Amino acid sequence: MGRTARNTDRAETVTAGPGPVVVGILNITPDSFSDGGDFLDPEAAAEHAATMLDEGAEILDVGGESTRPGSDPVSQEVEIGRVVPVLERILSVRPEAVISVDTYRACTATAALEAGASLINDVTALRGDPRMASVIQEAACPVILMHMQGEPKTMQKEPHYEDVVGEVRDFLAERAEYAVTAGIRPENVIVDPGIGFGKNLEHNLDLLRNLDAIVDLGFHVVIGASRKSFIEKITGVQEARDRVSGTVATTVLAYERGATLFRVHDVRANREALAVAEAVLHTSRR
Ligand code: HH2
Repeated sequence: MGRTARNTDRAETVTAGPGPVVVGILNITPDSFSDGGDFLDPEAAAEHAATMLDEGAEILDVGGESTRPGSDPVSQEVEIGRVVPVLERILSVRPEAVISVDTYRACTATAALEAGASLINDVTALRGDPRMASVIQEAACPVILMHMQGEPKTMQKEPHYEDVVGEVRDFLAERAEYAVTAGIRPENVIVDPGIGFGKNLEHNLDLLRNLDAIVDLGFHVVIGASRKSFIEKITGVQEARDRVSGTVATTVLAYERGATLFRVHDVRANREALAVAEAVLHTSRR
């Protein structure tokens, strides 16, 4: 329990800091859209984790189930069996690592926090499992609340909004209020418009363009646009791994609009772009 408390404190320190925070993605899945199958072996996963930390990731986001469009859920046992050994392996070589776990299941979150995870990334914004809010509240750790219309299996089949920015903002405000009412401290709430989760190209662009409406809610904002298919629609780059430049553009624009956390696959490129953006936008700090 001592270890859990220390690790969750560390997550709060990272998310509360002034600077942009790079969250490196580590998918322990056979079917993730851009890195599926690369890190199923805990050794390979830990090696990639160390590389991302060395490249400047302040947080690692470890996921054991793909939520790409069309994906199927896996069982809780499979998810825990993928995530926990990797967490243990990473923390045995890099005990200072701040690790987020991408899960909407309370049991997985509990097992991950016990194994040393520092925060939880819940793409259902505490709607997927009624016990999740109390797990977060008891651990006193940060939580990412993400907007999604529909569910991964079908979410990209004609997503529809009257006013995407207003609807996503209102949803996040309601979920944040739910979290705070459940005893989660407001400083520990991080909101995410959920780029690509039940959104077409125009919806994604509208959200990125008007991100200040979500920043104005007063919570930390995370953006997860890395390598997503809307970048292909704009640039024509079909290979997901090659969508680095398009991703970096979203990172810089979202940073300028007030987002502070960036969930990305390509840590070095995004870290360098943020350093330059930071220097231009905040010259008084230098
Ligand atoms: N995107 C993905 C997964 N989890 N979590 C948050 N908070 N925000 C996101 O935008 C987000 C997320 C999907 O990307 P990826 O993890 O690369 O792929 P997959 O779901 O196929 O594993």
